[in-house]
This record gives sequence, structure tokens and C-alpha cells, in this order.
Amino acid sequence: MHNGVSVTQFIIEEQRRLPGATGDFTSLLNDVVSACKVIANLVNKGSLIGVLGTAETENIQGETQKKLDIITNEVFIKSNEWAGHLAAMASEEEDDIYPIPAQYPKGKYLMSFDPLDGSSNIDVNISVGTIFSITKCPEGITEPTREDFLIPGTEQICAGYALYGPSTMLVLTTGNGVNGFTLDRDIGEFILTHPNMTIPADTREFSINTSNQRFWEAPVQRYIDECLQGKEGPRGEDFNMRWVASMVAEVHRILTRGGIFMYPKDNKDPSKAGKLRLMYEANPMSMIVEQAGGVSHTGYERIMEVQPNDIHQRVPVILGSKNEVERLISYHKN
Ligand code: AHM
Ligand code: MG
Repeated sequence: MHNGVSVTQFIIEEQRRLPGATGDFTSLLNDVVSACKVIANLVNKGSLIGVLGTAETENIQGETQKKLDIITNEVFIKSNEWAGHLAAMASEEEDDIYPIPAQYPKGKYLMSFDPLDGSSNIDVNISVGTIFSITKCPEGITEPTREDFLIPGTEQICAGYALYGPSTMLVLTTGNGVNGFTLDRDIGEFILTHPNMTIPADTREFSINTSNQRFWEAPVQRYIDECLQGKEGPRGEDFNMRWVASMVAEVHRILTRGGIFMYPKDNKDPSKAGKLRLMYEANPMSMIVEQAGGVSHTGYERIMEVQPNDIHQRVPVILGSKNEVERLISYHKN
């Protein structure tokens, strides 16, 4: 028996604190929550329902799609298109924006999402997640275009992720701190279990894919080299390393015990500024990290201040514990 606060109750109570709130946004978040529960169930059933494996198709980024990339994209769209809260959506798995079909009313919000981030992990039964970002649709626009989505991360009104791990969790911010909810499968509700999540300012744990080391820029080379030298090096302390290849899992670990996560700028492919996508990966995670007291940066600028030029644009990402991220930013200035 739970006496805990459900995510629905939590969102409604947040809404009551905002004078003039209509309930529109609360209702949108409820649809997002429902989508995440359906995805949690699909991910959890896995092979039992034949959803693992590749779909033999490619997305706009040239990446082979998994069956679950396509199915979860469909789930997220279907859950969120009908209620009249959104004007359009943008997804990692859709080449162009997704306009709300004519038979449904249009709303005042835009949502960008990655329905199944880290999906290379799905077939090996390692944690994956859903990431989403909500902004207001520009004033007076009822038929948004791709350009209308190009709003900097500082304008996000909500960001969140669902982590499908040993437990399914939902982590949310509406600009008033970060709260984590755990899915109780017996009652089908997300219950507030991690109120007011904060990232410790210091850490001795870093995350980076070192197979890209030869392509990194000098500041990242220096930072990692100093960490690896441990007690005998200039940092005078031993560091630990983790790489899940699932950004949601890495960010969740950092929110729980601190750390620094990097998918930095490299010269592997000069046409790409990094691997991760600004609109539906880096921006929402940056809002969450900053709201939890961390820092999120490209090394050269605050991620949320980057002016987007495309819905699928890539951006270098360095985020996590304040003092370590700031150290690496200072190496970029030298
Ligand atoms: P995806 O959106 O195609 O799943 O890619 C994003 C993922 C992140 O979750 C993770 O941090 C990164 O890609 C891992 O990349 P790599 O396979 O290069 O280690
Ligand atoms: Mg992704």
C-alpha cells in the first residue's frame, strides 16, 4: 500500500502554485507519462513480444533503426497528438517535424523527443530511456514549421526523461528543481521517490567513450590524461570511469552520485560537431542538470544558449558536477 505522491498529484499541485494555469500543461504531461508507461512495458517484455532486433531501416542521421525505435516513436506520437495540447512534435526518428493531424485540435506547445535513447543497448538488455523537451509554440503560430522549433534551450518550460532500468523512473523539471518518480507496476503509477535531486559539485568519476580518444581536442585530452594519472598526477587523486552508452543512464547516475559525462567535439567527422543532438538530447538533459545544480556546456558555450539551426543538429556535450565541468571549461579557455 502506497501513501506516496503520484506524479499526477505532484503535477497538479505544481500547477496550483502558478496563477492563471489552465491545466493544459498538466494534461500534456499526463499524456507523456502514459506514453512512458507503455514504452516501459514494451521494453520490459522484450523478446517475449518480438520487439527486439533491427528494423533494417535508417533514420535521418543515417543510423540503423531498431524495431523498438520505430514502435516507441509511434507510441509517443499516438499518446500525444490527440488531446489538443501540442502544435507539432519533432522526434529523433522523424526526418521532418510531425504536424498534429487535421482531425485533432492544435495546442500551444511544441515537444521534441527521443523515444528510445541508447537503443544500441536494447538487444543486450541494458538500460535505455526516453527524453523529452517542451517549449511554447511561438506566439500567433498555428501551423508551425521546422524553423519554429529552433528555440534555444533556455526557453524550455519542461524537460524530462524516463529511464527503463532495473526500475522504471521518470525524472522531471519544470524549472523549479528536479524530482524523480519510480514506477510501481502493481498500481501502474509513478510515485515520488527522489524529491529535489541535486548533483554533488565534486566528483572523481568520469564518462567518455575512449575509443574516440585520437579524435579529441587538446583540452579533453589534457583533462582525461590528468584523471588517468590518478594519485601520481597533477590531480593527486584516483578517478573511476563508467560508460554505459546510454545517455539517460549516465545522466541518472550523475544526478544520483555525481560525475562528469562527455561526448565532446572531435575531429572524427568535421561535418558533425559531436554525436548527441541538441533539441531532444542535449537541451533537455542540460535543463535537468542545471536545475539540479550541475553545469552543461559544449566547452565553448552553455548548451542551453546555443541558437539551434536545425531540429537534428548535433552539439558537443560536457555535463555534470559543477567543479569538474568548470575545470574542463577552463582548459578550453587556455
Ligand atoms: P542514439 O540516440 O542513437 O541512441 O544515440 C545516443 C547515444 C547516447 O545515449 C549515448 O551517450 C551515446 O549515443 C553512445 O554513443 P557511442 O555508441 O558512440 O558510445
Ligand atoms: Mg538518442
